[in-house]
Order: sequence, then structure tokens, then C-alpha cells
Amino acid sequence: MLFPKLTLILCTFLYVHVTQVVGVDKYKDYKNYKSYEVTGNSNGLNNLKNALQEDGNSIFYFGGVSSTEVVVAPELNIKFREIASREKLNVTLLYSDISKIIRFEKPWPLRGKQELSWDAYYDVPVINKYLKNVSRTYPTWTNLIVGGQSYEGRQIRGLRINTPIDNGETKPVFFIESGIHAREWIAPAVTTYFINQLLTSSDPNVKRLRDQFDWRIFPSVNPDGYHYTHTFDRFWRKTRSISPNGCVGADPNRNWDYNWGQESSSHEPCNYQTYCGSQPFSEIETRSLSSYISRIKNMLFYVSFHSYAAVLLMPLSDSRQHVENYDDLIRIGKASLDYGYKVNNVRYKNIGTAAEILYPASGGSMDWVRNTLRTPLVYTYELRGNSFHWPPSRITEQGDEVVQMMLGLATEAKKMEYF
Ligand code: 0X9
Ligand code: ZN
Repeated sequence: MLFPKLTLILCTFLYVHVTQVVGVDKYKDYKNYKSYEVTGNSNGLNNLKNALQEDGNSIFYFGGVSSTEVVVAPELNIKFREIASREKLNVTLLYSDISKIIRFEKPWPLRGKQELSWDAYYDVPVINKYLKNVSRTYPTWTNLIVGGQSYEGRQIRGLRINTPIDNGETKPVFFIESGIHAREWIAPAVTTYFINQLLTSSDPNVKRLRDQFDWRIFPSVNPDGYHYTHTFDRFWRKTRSISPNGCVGADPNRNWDYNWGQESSSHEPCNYQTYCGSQPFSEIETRSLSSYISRIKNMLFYVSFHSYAAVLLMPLSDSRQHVENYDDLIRIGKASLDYGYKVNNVRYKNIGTAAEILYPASGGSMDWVRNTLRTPLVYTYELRGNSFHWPPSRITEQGDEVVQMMLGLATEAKKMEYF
């Protein structure tokens, strides 16, 4: 009976090969997990959250004070429904089996397609390879740059774009920080899309935008976390540092040294989402990146990309106090949203401080940059979507909006003589 034996060997080989290439042996598949949007009063939402978190396994994402997305483990679905109805919350089913969505986000591994494109989501090495390739294609006016390091020894890589100008003056710096939250996959994707447009677009407005600034663009400033979302847990948000008690990761957008550890920050290392770290800048990613940023002279814009809420946030994030150029920030931000709107006729919901229109949060990069470096124009875009799974076939849709939103920022700031 040679045949069954051979078949067995062949099947085992194929299984091992496929699982190693695809990584299905360890990637948490979230089979039969459902995802819901839940709205209602914040007390009810908190009760729901506390009740489900006692059992572990379900994941909450708060998109604002009165709404949250919850990813519910199959064994908790009945309990979830009961509590939601007891608390009189409105529940909308987003996905009946999240594993099916997750499966289609990445390029099909066996296709062997490892060149970055904007119809799938790619892991860190492919993004880095793309940055390296373009820096070689445009050697006179781009450079591969390193903004810092990660816990697992990766470099935080970015691209500097600085076209030569005749008059010898230095240009203002436009800094883009993207992907600080690992699971917000649309952020690195639109950032590389934006880089590509700056480098290749023949639109005179985009060319002018490119030439106006000295760009420092970092698509994935939390590379360990991002890699982990590709290889183990799609919903990972934090870094991958290990705490003394064995729990992993801190929220890199709660770890900056400004009002650290206050609003919307957990001090519990095992908290899945908002553990702020053991001290300000405990994470090597925020520590090294902040030191890189501090050395930049003449920074005019600092923009970060997150998802999802379809809002434009400006400092301060953890208080309702308004910064001195608040009115200008609103005006420039509104111009940006108007430019973005024209691309697909879809409007962002709001613009304002995080404390006023989302929820207060301390220790974020935006507040630190604004307060420590006094950078005049600082924004956080919460990109569009109703979950962390923006369809890969529609990356370019938001990519084109981002290009126009950046153009809107620059155009209005120029009018207002910020540069
Ligand atoms: O909570 C956050 O860090 C951001 N929202 S997210 O859903 N992407 O996690 C909002 C941050 C607003 N505040 C700062 N940027 N500091
Ligand atoms: Zn985020």
C-alpha cells in the first residue's frame, strides 16, 4: 500500500509548507467571531464592556463616547445580546464571521507577489522594500531615513522627499507619522499611496505640493505591532515590549511625555488597548522617534494618520482648553476636509479637539509635539470606515482623498502666510 503512504507524506509536506508560508498554523483566525456596532448611552456601553471583559476574548473599540465596535467571541454571543438588550443599546451587525474578512485583506501568499501595490495590505518588509526602491529610483531628491528603533530590533523607516530649489532657502518640514496603532491598516496603506503620488503624479498641484516642503514620511512607526497584526493577531494595537509580569505591549499613543498616564490611559500592563507603559517614553519606539523629531528644525506640519472615525482632530487631546492658533487650525483643517470631500463626495463627520469630539486621551504624539516643539500646525486624521477592515480594493479611494486633504492643508496655510 504505497499509494496511501505517499499521499500521506505528500499531504503532510503540503500542509507544513502551506502553513509556514501562509502562517495559518498560528494566525488567530477569529473564526465565527461577530462584529457589531453598538450605540447608546455611555453608562450602558461601559456596563456591556465590563461584563464581557470579565470573560476575556471579546474586543472593544470605542469610536466615541456614544458608540463602540465590539468583536464578540462565539461563546459570548448570547450573553452579549442579553446585556445589550438589558442596557437598551442599539446593535447593528457589521460582520457575521470576521475571519472571512481577515482572509481577504492580504495579498494571496502563494501568488508570490511581494511588490507593494494598493489593492492589498502588506507587512513591514514589503513596505521597507518599497521605500528602499523609490529612494534608489529618485536618488537626487529622496533619502531613506530612520526615525527610530523598535523593541524587536526593527528600524522605523521612512522617506525624505526634498526636491532642490533655486533660491537656496530651506523649506518648512512636513512630517507624517502613520501606523502608530498596529491594527489600523488603512493608515500605512494611504501613506505609501501618498508617497507614490508625490513622486509620480503629473498633476501640477501635487507637484507644487511636493516642491513646497521638506517631507519626512513614516508609514509604520510601530513596526513590531504591525508585523504582529499580519502574523498573529489582526486586532493588536500596542507595541511588543514585555512587562515584568509577562504581559506584552504598551499603547504608543499613550506613552509620550506630556500629561502622561491621565485621560483614557490604563496603568495595567495586561490591558489590551490603552496601557500607557511603565513611564513616559518607556517604549523605545516613542523614545527614539521623539528624539529624532526633536532634532528637526523648521517643522511646520505634523500630521498623523489613524483609523477609524472620519474626523479631523487637533490639539489638545486631553483638555478642552484651546491652543493659541485654534481658529487657524480649524480654518486650515476645514479647507483640508473640503478638498478631500471633492474626491468622492463623502464628508468627514467633524473637526475639533479630541477631548471635544471623540474622547479625551493623554500621552499622544500630537499633544507632545505641539507642547514640546511648538509646531504650529498639528493634526490627527481618523480615516474613514466602520471597522479596522477597510476593503483592500478601495485603498486608493482614501488614498486620493489624503492627497487632496494634504493639498488643502498646504494651500490654506500658504494663504494664511504660515510659510
Ligand atoms: O485613542 C487614540 O489614540 C486615537 N484614536 S484611535 O481610535 N485611533 O485609537 C485618538 C487620539 C487622539 N489624540 C491624540 N492624537 N493625541
Ligand atoms: Zn489609532
